[in-house]
Amino acid sequence: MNNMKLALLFLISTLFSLCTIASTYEHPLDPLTPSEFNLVRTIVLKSYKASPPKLTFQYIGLDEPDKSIVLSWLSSSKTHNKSTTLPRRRVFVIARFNKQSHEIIVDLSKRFIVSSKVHSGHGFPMLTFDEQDVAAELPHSYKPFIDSVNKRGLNISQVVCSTFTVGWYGEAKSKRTLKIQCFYTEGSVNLYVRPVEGITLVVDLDERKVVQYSDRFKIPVPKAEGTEYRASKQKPPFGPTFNGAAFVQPNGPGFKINGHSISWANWEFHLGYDVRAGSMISVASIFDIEQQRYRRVLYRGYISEFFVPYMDPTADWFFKTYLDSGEFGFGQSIVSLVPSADCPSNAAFFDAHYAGEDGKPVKIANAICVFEKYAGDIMWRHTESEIPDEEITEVRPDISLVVRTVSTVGNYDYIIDWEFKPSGSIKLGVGLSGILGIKGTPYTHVDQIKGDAFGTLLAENTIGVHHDHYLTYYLDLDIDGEDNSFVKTNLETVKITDESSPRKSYWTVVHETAKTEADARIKLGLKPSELVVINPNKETKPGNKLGYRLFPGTVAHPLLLSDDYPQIRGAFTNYNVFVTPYNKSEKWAGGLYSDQGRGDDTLNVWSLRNRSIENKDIVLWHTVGIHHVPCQEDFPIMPTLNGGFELRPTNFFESNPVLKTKQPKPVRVPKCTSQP
Ligand SMILES: [Cu+2]
Repeated sequence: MNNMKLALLFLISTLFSLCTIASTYEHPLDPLTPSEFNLVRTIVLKSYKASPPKLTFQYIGLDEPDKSIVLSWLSSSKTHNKSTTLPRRRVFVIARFNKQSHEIIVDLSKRFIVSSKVHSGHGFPMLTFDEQDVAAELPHSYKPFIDSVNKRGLNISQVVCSTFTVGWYGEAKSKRTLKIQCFYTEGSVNLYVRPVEGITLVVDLDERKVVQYSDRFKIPVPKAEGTEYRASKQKPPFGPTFNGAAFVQPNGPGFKINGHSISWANWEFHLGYDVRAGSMISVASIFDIEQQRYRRVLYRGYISEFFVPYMDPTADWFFKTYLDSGEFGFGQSIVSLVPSADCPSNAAFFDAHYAGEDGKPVKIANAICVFEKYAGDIMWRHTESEIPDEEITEVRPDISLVVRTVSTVGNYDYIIDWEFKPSGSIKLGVGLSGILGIKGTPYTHVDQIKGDAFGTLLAENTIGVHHDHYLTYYLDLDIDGEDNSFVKTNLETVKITDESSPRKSYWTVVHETAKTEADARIKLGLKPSELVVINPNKETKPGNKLGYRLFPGTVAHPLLLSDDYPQIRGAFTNYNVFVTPYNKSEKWAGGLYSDQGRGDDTLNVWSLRNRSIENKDIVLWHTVGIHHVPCQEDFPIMPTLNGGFELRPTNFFESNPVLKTKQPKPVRVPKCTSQP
């Protein structure tokens, strides 16, 4: 087969994958469709007798059916080959109306409002892009701001402003406000590294006007030179250079897409989307060749909250303690992926839809990509040369399936991967790239710094401010059934005090089953322990309980005082692991209303109820954490910093589940001529 035929075949198979992505819902957990958003909009506006912007939609998402309903639909649809009636479709709406947050549940099947109530607690709903855009434009028509810009000798047409959530610092009364700070784009599009320091505006989001203004001091805007990241603007010398590389699949992708359900190798799962969470993986099951059936591992998993506190307590910076998911919408912040760059050429793409503040659907093209990944790694291998006259080598390449999104929240780009491995592992990857949070400074050399600069001097007048990234994952594991337990397999030193061995010590394991939530709040790294979610009701042939282990990667412990306001709101990061009993209403670790929330509806607070978690349907919460001390290599754009963790089968299978996997058929690649 020549190259052109290969390319054509690949194109056809890719197009086939794309064409099979459904636009209507056919699974109870499918994301809302554009026509459903329109229907919700019509029903709500009619009921409230209002129209935008008098009423704004802050959140519209699936009010997911009870788990038992989804699971019974799933099992009967498998038995009856997908002809089963879908559970009724309900939608959860948070709307702002008359300066109040209204929680509305709409039944789409019967087209009526099931319930509506006004939120009476603390905090505000997610911010829409539309209102942030309006707020960010206000300074340009605000006279004191224009005067401040002129006073600095800057060209107002080159000033771009951005929105910053304000947090909560003990105020008794909160107004729905945003802070605005601005950046200079003359000579470089890398605006975030060129702040116009000293100026902060406060915008009332309900009034949509500037309510507070401060111009505290004037320091130089960091220079444009050396800040560009566009290839077209770079000057020689260039490099390093690479030869092109690709994972070639002459027979097309090995995965199948049916609506939002994906199957590949021994995995099948549902891929959803939510404007707040981003991608959501549900009902992930793995096929067991011994048992000849799919066995469920994960009911639902997604990023629940994302806490990013900066470590500068000064007037223009102290409030920068973001909850990126609850305030800005991790799903809303998803950007269109660039084919053959963000995702390899063998990827298939999903569009995503959310509702703008007027309730109308907004499309993110190529929001999620799915692809098979072969990075040249080894799944398993062994060379045996001990047997006389025989040399045995068996090796299998490690191929996996990746679901990827990129959320760009202001300056930062977060690359979020769900990687399914045929060995049963699920790797959750977080890649940090984009632009650092930069503070302007008069300093041009570290020798000039007096006191705490709150960051690293990266270039002249440029400080990369210290900060943290905490991503909290919601992982409703169902290890071959819903009722599970959480077991700490503690590794403990045993001393040998008699003469039975030349050794003085060894380690062994002591299993400790968490009875209540308090037993499962864990700070990782303090003592050696394997954390396993088991099914206490099922065991392998030798009698081990079926399990999946949390294999942590990057973890960090908060360094802020626990009574510091940002940490009260971010208390769900106080532990790296929490386990809670499944509760449909406990979705968002930082609270449903995390903008200016007061930490009273967070994972940490729910966990204090200390409910029983043994042999129950439980949810594992794991926080990936990174303390970030910026360095010069992070500037002017950051090479991706990778973190994450792995969920790994532990006595879930009778033996290595990829023992009998065969080598993929060899792929013929075009012959290359060697360079002289
Ligand atoms: Cu960072």
